[in-house]
Amino acid sequence: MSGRIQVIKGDITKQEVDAIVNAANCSLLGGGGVDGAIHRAAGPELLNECRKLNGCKTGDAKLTKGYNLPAKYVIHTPGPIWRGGQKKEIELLASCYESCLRLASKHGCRTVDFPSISTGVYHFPLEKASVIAMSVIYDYLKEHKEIERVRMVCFDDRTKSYYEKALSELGEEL
Ligand code: AR6
Repeated sequence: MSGRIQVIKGDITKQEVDAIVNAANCSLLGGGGVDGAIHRAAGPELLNECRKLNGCKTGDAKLTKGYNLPAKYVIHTPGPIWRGGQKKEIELLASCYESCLRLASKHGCRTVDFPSISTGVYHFPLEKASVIAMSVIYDYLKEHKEIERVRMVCFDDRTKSYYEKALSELGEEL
């Protein structure tokens, strides 16, 4: 797959891109999963900057520097906790991806890597999450040529297979 949207298996903390996205919580003060991994790899200065941000609403996004990460910026977005699907989870997850991409454009990022937001401890069903993520990214990239490439960086094969399937079901390759 060599289009502007790609799905890879890997550790997002190792990626040399303009921005990586963090599947954060509303405090922005760290946690487990990918959030913990990003804070460990970036070093304590990341938490210092996060403390000044006064948290973040679910579906919104805030940007910090990447500190010791190879990525220049971290875009933090709290995804929705899955509560059965009637609590605006779908809209909120779509809003996470779109808010991150808007911030990336605003800060001149040309390459952006996402983790699978909300599908870990927040239990969003992977099949639904992958379709939402890919369609929002696809629609955004079609309209925004300033972003050259977006990758989903999946931590395991099962996650990767869902995003690959969702990507393959979109329209023509961008
Ligand atoms: N690189 C890429 N993906 C990763 C990595 C990594 N280094 N580590 C884990 N993943 P989760 P959520 C995958 O639980 O569901 C935190 O405590 C993981 O396998 O990290 O949005 C926050 O502070 C899964 O596929 O995020 C929040 O409280 C995906 O990242 C809460 O968890 C997301 O899993 C957010 O929960």
